[in-house]
Amino acid sequence: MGRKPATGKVNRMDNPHNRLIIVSNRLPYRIEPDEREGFAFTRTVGGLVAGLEPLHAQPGNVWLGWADEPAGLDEAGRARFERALAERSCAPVRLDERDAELYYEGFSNSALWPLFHGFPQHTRFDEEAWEAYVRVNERFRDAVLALARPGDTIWVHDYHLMLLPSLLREALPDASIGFFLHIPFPDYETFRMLPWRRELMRGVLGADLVGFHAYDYVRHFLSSCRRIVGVENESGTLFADGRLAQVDAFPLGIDYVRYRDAARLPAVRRLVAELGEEKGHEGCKLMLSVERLDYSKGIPERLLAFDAFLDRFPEWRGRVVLVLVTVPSRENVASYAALKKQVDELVGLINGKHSTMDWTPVDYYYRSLPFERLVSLYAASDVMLVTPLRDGMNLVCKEYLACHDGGGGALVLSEMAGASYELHEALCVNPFDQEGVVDAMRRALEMPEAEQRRRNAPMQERLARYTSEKWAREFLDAAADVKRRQAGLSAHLLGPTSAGRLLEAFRGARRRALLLDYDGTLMPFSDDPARVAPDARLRALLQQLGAAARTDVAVVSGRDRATLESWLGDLPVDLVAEHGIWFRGRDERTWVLEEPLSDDWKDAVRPVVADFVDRTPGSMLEEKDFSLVWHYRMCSQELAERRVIEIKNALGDGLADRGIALMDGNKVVEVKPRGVDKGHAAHRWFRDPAYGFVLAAGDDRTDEDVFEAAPESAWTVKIGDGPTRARYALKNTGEMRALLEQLAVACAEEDAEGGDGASPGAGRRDVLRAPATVMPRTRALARA
Ligand code: GDG
Repeated sequence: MGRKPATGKVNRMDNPHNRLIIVSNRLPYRIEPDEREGFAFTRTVGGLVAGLEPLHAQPGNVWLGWADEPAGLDEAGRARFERALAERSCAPVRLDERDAELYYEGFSNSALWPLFHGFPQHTRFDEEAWEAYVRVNERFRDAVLALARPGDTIWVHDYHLMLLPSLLREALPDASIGFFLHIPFPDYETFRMLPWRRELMRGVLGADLVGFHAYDYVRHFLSSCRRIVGVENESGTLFADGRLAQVDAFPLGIDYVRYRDAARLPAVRRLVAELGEEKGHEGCKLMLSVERLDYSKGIPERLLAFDAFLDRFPEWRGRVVLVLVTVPSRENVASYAALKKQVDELVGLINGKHSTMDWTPVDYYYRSLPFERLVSLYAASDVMLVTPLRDGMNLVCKEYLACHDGGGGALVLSEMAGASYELHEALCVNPFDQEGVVDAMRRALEMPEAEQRRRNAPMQERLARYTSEKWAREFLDAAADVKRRQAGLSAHLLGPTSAGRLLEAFRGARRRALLLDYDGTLMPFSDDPARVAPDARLRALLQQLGAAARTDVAVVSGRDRATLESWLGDLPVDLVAEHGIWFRGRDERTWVLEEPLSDDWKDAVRPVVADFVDRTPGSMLEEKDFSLVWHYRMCSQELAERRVIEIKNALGDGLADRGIALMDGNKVVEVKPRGVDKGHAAHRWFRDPAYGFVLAAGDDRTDEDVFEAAPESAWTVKIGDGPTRARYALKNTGEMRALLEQLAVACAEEDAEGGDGASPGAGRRDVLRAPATVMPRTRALARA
């Protein structure tokens, strides 16, 4: 693959400085010793290799995987082996034989593969195999760490290495790490059967970007994420251990041109002609089926359907041959050996039942074919049968269409393959519905050439566009984008220099607004939410700032009206209660509702939360005018973690219909009207151009809405660590109080100087008296 011309956008594939480390179970070569004590490298076949080959060819990129070292190498031989690998930009992971077997056959292919493909009957959970899986993932981690340099992107592939992203994350907190799963991700009910579901979930969440072939798998993964580890998401964006990560679908394509052109080669055309003349093929239509011998591919079911087809449509006897290519695979796993026996027997039965002297219905191969031979079979076949019971994507159907570029050929495709989401013009079948498959076989064989072309054209056009190269580029671009978004979420500590600039801006502004969250910002947390009344110094500070001539102070809190009023009602500060539901101007006696709201949803939700209070010692229910809050600060954190997931699930789906939403706070889950938040309330100040200086400070998720709504010019400060949209961070409430003290000193100095330095008689602005108007918002305001 050649270098791309430079574009404005930085393209990962073209940037030699950002090296890519591809990590997969196997290296993309089969390696055997050759006579001269050297090594013979043969590219392995398979979807993963096909997709990543162009990337691997880029200078500097490395592929790391388990290398099947030829037996009996001495130290010198081993060094030669590693050199030979390095020449092909490969780095080996060496595995202990027993561990390799347990990890690969015992866990990956006996637990994960069957379960993820929906075959619990083939699934074996074995603690010893799991332990080997953990050890091998750790070996991979060590091998990557030995190789990785700052700035590298690490792209981990497939179900063999689901723990690797988080193992790497622990060692390289800032690295760019991607993970792609090549097989389906099952629904929650299936995934939850895994005894190690939490570990696997956490393992994958170490990545910045998690990719799947299809959106359904994304949905399943996100649902398990929520239910198993309590991580919520918004459009696939989630926060895992405080780090932003993205989950998305990237359907893998093929190297379209390679297949299209190969099918046109004279050598291949010759093979195609020979195939048609082969004994038993003359005058027959060819139906083709190609795959690894795997129970997920539905081979026995396809054979039985073919048998039924010949029974139902005897006119096709002697006129059609099913070419069945099965590639040996995982022969050491018991269920695969049993499948091989079953397929052999079925082929024997069908051929025994239907064959004539000059016609054999099933032409059966149990081996891997050379590329040209495979392509010639694709090109020569009138019908392609791709009817897996479950398949992450399936590339064979795509390769078949590429080999028929601009031409006919009928594709029968299982709805259970990821590819069916893209190839809906094919004859789509449910592989479990034998009658349906039999009908599709007949339709395919009898389909006029014009209809075949009409169906194929749009699919071929899409496949030519969305190639494997494009897939890889999109994934890496998306991974780079996650890194940019993460960078936008990390605040700079408000050190002496920036605090100095803040103070200068404060002094220089005609008017200034301080929007201060209460708990966790002005006061530290306590186990008892009722015992966090302001101390005398805080009250004095707020009094001093609120009374200063050019300064307006608002406490923007999630607390209820009564509490705020009793603590701060006598101070010259504005109050916002219940995360923006209520507003009370500093000289007012009454509270005003920011929006017309209803609380008639509470009766339905209260018993659910109350039930959780009963079941979770130490937790409590707080009832505010328009929200219900479940507090769990005082509970066992392990139990609370589980209960948070459960309460979300219990309230789950009905919330949106009622116009309410769940909000995660600091050790609280709050149910409240949707669309009303502190950010919305803060517009009252943000939209007022008179404020030359605005400071907004807060500590938790609910304050992020304020930071997000704040104009560029505002000084946004997050208290504590973790990702934030605020520009600055302070470590704790003590530092926040110190900052406010400095502002108070500045105010006192101004008073002593006897001037407001700006507007004559600048008192409070009238705008704060006016009832709040609804600001246009990106999110719809759902009302109860
Ligand atoms: C996994 C997922 C997902 C097959 N026989 C021969 C041969 N092949 C090549 C095909 C194709 C590849 O192997 C098979 O890829 P699939 O996608 O069909 O299936 P899996 O091996 O199960 O791959 C799957 C894939 O990963 C990629 O993410 O699509 O869902 O299960 O390229 O051409 N190649 C040669 N001779 C053969 O006999 N030369």
